[in-house]
Amino acid sequence: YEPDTGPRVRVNQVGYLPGGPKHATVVTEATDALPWQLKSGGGAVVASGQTTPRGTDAASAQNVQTVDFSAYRKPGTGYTLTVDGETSHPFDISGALYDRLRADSLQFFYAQRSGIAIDGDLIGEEYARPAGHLGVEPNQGDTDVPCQAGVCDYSLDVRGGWYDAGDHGKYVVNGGIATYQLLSTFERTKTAETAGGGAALGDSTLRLPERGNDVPDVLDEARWELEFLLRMQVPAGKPLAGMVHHKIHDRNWTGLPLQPQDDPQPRELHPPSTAATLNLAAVAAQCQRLYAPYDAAFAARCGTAAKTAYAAAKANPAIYAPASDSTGGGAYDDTNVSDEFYWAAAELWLTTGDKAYLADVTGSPLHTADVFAPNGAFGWQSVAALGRLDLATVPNTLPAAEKTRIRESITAAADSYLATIAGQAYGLPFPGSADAYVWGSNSNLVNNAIVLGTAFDLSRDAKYRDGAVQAADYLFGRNALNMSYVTGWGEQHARNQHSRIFGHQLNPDLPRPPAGSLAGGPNAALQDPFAANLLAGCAPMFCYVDDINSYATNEVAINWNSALAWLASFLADQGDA
Ligand code: 9MR
Repeated sequence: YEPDTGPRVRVNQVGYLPGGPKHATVVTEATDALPWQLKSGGGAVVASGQTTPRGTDAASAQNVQTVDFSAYRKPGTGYTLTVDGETSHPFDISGALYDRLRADSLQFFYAQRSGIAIDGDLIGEEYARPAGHLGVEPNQGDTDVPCQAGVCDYSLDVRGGWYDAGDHGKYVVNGGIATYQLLSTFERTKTAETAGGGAALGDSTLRLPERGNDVPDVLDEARWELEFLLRMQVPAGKPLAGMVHHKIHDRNWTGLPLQPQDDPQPRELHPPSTAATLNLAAVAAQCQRLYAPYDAAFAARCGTAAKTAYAAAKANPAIYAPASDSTGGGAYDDTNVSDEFYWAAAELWLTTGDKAYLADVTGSPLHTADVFAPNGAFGWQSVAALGRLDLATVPNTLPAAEKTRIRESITAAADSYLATIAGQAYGLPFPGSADAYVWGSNSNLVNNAIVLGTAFDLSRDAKYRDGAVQAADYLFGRNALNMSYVTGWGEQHARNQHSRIFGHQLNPDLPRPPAGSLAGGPNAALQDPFAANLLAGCAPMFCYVDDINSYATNEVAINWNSALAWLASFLADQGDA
């Protein structure tokens, strides 16, 4: 299988910020430096220079050279880069490049909502659909969901929330990190100088039914999931009260495409887990501090849930979701919850100031450990960095020296990602080895960029901003496949992501994923049969196919789009760069 990868000159197909870094990668047989020419939309040569030979790139197994045209800063549209007889896809130079991406990436969540009719007047008729999983035939509903056999003797109303990804499951640990990232996108507007006061994330910035309610729309969207997460908590008086059910999904896997309202499978609650409980504790604590100005009663409800969940997790510290529980839904298994404890304690302390939580933060070995892995600073299974990032950015009463130490741990991690970028011919903050290109690799890459963005917010040192921008270059086409992984963004973009809702590839009457949907990305382990058949032997960066059948390389997911939303919002704030 030989994918059509278009011109051998690989650029960010969306474009470059006027004052930002401007790098491209050329696939070539040549081993000596080559001349390059930057041409304006009118075809005039506006800059030129020599490439830098880079030898064989490990991630792609290609011989490549790089171009640095950062010195050219003039805004315009339709620029192209010509090297070695090849001309790149066109791109812009503009400070407004990413303005719409902030809303596009957040708008994805409304299209994923469960338990509410999706209004075509808001996001386009092709996305209109009746409410899913409210108990209307053939749905068996999320309004009265029993536990799996033998797990509990009650049922819960767990309506609402977002469908996790291309499936109809709802999983607390993944809902947790996705909600955290939306709330963090908002919270950054209060803590980062470049965030411009949050107007771009205020009320009526998204197309939501709640727009116009004087609450920032990103908080309205996050609340849709928070209300679901709160419903997953075991009620008082029941065994394991205060713990949180790990997940709710279909008894058996369903096929594609399938609209939520057409899902006939029985829905089941799976057992509570310590990880799910601590995810609720963490995001409910964030909820308490962020919604207080808008809805005191809701903030208080979150506060109570956070406190009771944390206490329940301490009383039941080792109830793990098993890897084997993957029939009808994903496992989201985790047998190490020390990081979830650290994150939840940090969020609870930041919100309440209660010293007992601080003792759990400083008492955790993770508090002084390097928690930022090269292959992904954080993810649904490893959340220590979320606590560390918030301790560094959310105002708190830690002694100055301790604050400095924490902030230095962020910039040290960012420095390591910059070193990685320098070593990669495609300029991404991601090692070139197969073990970096895992299921959802794009989200790990974006999460590394978020550490870079946070380091910039803390230090205002442009090198960190430039690192985050280079991660975006990879996402938008500066990669081995010459492919933008965000629907609707870039000349050649992912559009056939694995989704039961956005099933256009299988049924033309159904929509494609909406603009701003991030694909999972290259996965060298080829964990679905379609990719395994087609891509056997692929170099890591080639282990991706834009086909709806490839769930292990090309799904959409809430925790991936939440990462994109944070980065998009950061990038949109850097227009003056
Ligand atoms: O994102 C998850 C990835 O880290 C795991 O390796 C993979 C296999 O367990 O599962 C991914 O999550 C999927 C979940 O299990 C079910 N809904 C779709 C998710 C995205 O593919």
